[in-house]
This record gives sequence, structure tokens and C-alpha cells, in this order.
Amino acid sequence: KDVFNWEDPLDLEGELTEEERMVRDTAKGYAQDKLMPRVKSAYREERFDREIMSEMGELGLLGATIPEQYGGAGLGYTAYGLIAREVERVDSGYRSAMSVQSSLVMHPIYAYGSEEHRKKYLPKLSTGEWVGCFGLTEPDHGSDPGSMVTRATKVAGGYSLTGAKTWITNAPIADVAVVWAKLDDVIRGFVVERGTKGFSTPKIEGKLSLRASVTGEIVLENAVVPEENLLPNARGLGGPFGCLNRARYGIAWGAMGAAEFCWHAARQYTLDRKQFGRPLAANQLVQKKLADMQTEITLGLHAALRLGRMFDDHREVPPAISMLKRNNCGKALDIARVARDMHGGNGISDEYHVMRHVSNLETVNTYEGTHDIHALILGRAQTGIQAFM
Ligand code: TGC
Ligand code: FAD
Repeated sequence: KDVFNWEDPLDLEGELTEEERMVRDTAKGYAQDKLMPRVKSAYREERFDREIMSEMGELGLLGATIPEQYGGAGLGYTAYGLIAREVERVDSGYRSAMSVQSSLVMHPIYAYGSEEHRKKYLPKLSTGEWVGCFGLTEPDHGSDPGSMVTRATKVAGGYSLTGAKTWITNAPIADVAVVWAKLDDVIRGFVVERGTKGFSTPKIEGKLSLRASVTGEIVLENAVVPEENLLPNARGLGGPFGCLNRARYGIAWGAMGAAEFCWHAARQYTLDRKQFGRPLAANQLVQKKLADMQTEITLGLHAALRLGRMFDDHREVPPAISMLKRNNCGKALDIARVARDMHGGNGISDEYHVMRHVSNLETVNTYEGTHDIHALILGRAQTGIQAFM
């Protein structure tokens, strides 16, 4: 007879293929052995170790869904989600680095680029030899990227780009940027390489969240890119959103990884710590909190798995992605805050890691569409009425 497994009450493990479990184990081993030992100092020093990209590349964790002929691992979306979960169990910033490279840089080059683009960029991005970033958000246009003011103008032999992007993950260390700009009022994607005159990526300092990830601006001052750097197969907002669909899906898994860390830490801490002569875990209030965490995480993971299977069958639909990005991020943030509280004073120390997850999840709840923007997407999808303005 089956016994109840408190860590996996609905047997997620049993739903995975042999290959998916192997990928998960590789990602988990790497994250625990190589990322966990460096995260505390990286967070304190607001530092992203560049070699992480090469390490992930070596293990096939970058561009996992990209076909092998371009250097990807040729895996399915469930496997990609499992990677995100294991990496974010350590730190959301490390998952950010992985998902920007995979979903926001390699995917558009693969899906919207020419064969030459694929051959030129994807192999180097998959090994981590090159780092990429994705420039959509602007200083005055975040939730409403359709109003962007960055412009591309046709010039002899190419396009001249002018504008500014901000809050761009990996920008300061990027070798290549996928930049979205309006050409004749239509949003188009451009590949901008480091070294292009008029292209700079100043670092944003002083973040109190996602400190182990590097974030910057992209400044474009008449930056001229060759004609062939225009991605031919993307026109309109559907271009960047096709990438965001994949990254948002990965975040739905990743946020649950961070939440699982916090739940397991809170359980162990309250079993070990005694007050009033008995373990904290012996109190009804504490057990209720653990039960709520267990329930929300189990539901969130199984929903993410279902969405992964829909992606693998090419049946994913954007509002369903919004639902899980929104719900799993919101629940993860709630869980991390409660876990922090259950650690008492120790909970604010980086020794226990939960406060770092709380702080990170504030960003995760905001980027790739805020919690409320995804509510409006869902509201529109069920009423037919758009309430953005
Ligand atoms: P709307 O009228 O809704 O759509 C305009 C066009 O875009 C198409 N579209 C989509 N296509 C594919 N997938 C989706 N999810 C799509 N959503 C929209 C739509 O079909 C339409 O196409 P067409 O051909 O008819 O023109 O546009 P809107 O301007 O009303 O959009 C409103 C809204 C709120 C839905 C949208 O702008 C939004 O989602 N805002 C949030 C912005 C956002 O998510 N930014 C993310 C920046 S990147 C980032 O945060 C990376 S962090 C990475 C990390 O570190 O991990
Ligand atoms: P705003 O759009 O100004 O929103 C502020 C508040 O108003 C939010 O609570 C929002 O929900 C609310 N709001 C906005 N519109 C409405 C409305 N119509 N109705 C009700 N409420 C509304 N972007 C990239 O392009 N690439 C990246 O790699 C990237 N990485 C990031 C990394 C970090 C660390 C951070 C913090 C952000 C990153 N972003 C990136 C930007 C991110 O996507 C935006 O911050 C996000 O989309 C929100 O935009 P905003 O910050 O301009 O907030």
C-alpha cells in the first residue's frame, strides 16, 4: 500500500519520465553543490559570478528546449521547468540568469531568426561562452511595453537604434542583446553585439532584492547594427510576448522551488527549536502554517506540470500561463514571508536563507508582468473587457 510522502503528497515524481528525472537530478546536484555554497557571499557583495553561465552551459542547462543541432539539449518544457525549480530552490537570481539566456535570448533567435542567426549565436549561448540579455522594459514603459519609444531607423547597410531600456537582467555582462524597438511604428527585434558603437550597459547598483543577479540599463545612442541583425520573423508585441510566455512558465516552476526551500526550512527549524519546553512544531498554529505551505506548493507544482505537458503538446495558451505565473509567484512570496516569521529572529539572518528568498520573490512577483497585470490579463480573458486603461 502506498504511504503518504509529506514532501510529494500527490506523487509528482511518478508523473515524470526517466529522462526528466535525470535532468532534474543533474540540475539539483549542480545547484546544491556549486550554487548553494557561493550564494551567501554573492548576495552580500551584490555579485554575479560570470563562470556560472559556463558551468550551466557545460551541463546543458542553457537553452534546454533548443534542438541539439544548434547546441541545445533538445529537451521538453517539463524538463526546462524542473531545471528552473532546482536552480531557484537556491536563488531566484540564478534562475533569472538561466531563464533569460534560454527563453528570452536563445528562444527568439531560434524562433524568429534566420538560419544564419541560429548558427552564429545559439551554439555560443548554449555553452555559456556568450551571455545574452533581453531589452523590452523602458524607464517610462514597464507594464505597457506597447508604448515603447526606442526607435530603429533604416540607414545605409543597417538600422540605427536610439532609446533606453532599464532593469535588464545580465545587461552589464552581456555579449549580445535582443533589443525590441519600433521600426516604422512596428515593434521589431534586433540583435545588438557588444562593441557596437553607441551601445552601453551601465550596471544598476543598490538593489535590495535579487542581489546575486546582475541588472543594468541598455543605452542606445544611434547604435548602428548591420541589416542582417534584424530578426526577420517577429512583428508586433507578439514577438517579445512569445518569449515571455516561456519565461513566465519557467518562473511558475522556479517560484515553487524557492517556496519549497522555505517550507522545508520552516519545518526543520520548528522541529528542532524548542520554546515552552517543546518543539515549536508541536503547536497547532505552526502545524497549520506547514499544512498550508504543503498544500499550496503541491497544487502549484502539479499545475506547473500540467502546463509543461501542454507546452510539450504545443497547446499552451497565454492566459493559462498568466494564471500560473501570477498564482505561483504570489503563493511563493506568502510562503517565504510566513517561513521567515516561523524562524523568529534568526529568520532575518542570511545564515538561514529564507529572508533572501522573501526579498528575491518581491522581484519575481513583479518582473515578467506584475501580479496585478496578470490579474487583468485573466480578467480580460474571461470577460472580454480590457481594464488596463
Ligand atoms: P495586447 O493588445 O494584449 O496584445 C498586443 C499584441 O500582442 C499579442 N500578445 C501575445 N502574443 C503571444 N503571447 C502573449 N502572452 C501575448 N500577449 C499579447 C496580442 O495577440 C497582440 O497581437 P496582434 O498581432 O493582434 O497585435 O497588448 P497590450 O498593449 O494591451 O498589452 C497589455 C499587457 C498588459 C497584456 C502586456 O503589455 C503585458 O503583459 N505587460 C507586462 C509587461 C511584461 O511582462 N514585461 C516583461 C519584461 S521582460 C522581464 O521582465 C524579464 S525578467 C527576466 C528574469 O530576470 O527572469
Ligand atoms: P509599472 O508598470 O510602473 O507598475 C507599477 C505598479 O503599477 C505595479 O504594481 C503594477 O501592477 C501597477 N500597474 C501598472 N499598470 C496598471 C494598470 N493598468 N492597472 C492597475 N495597476 C497597474 N525587463 C526587461 O525587459 N528585461 C529584463 O531582463 C528585466 N529584468 C528585470 C530584473 C529585475 C531585477 C527587475 C526588478 C525588473 C526586470 N525587468 C526586466 C523589468 C520588469 O519586467 C518590470 O519592472 C515590470 O514589467 C513592471 O514594470 P515597471 O517596473 O515599469 O512598473
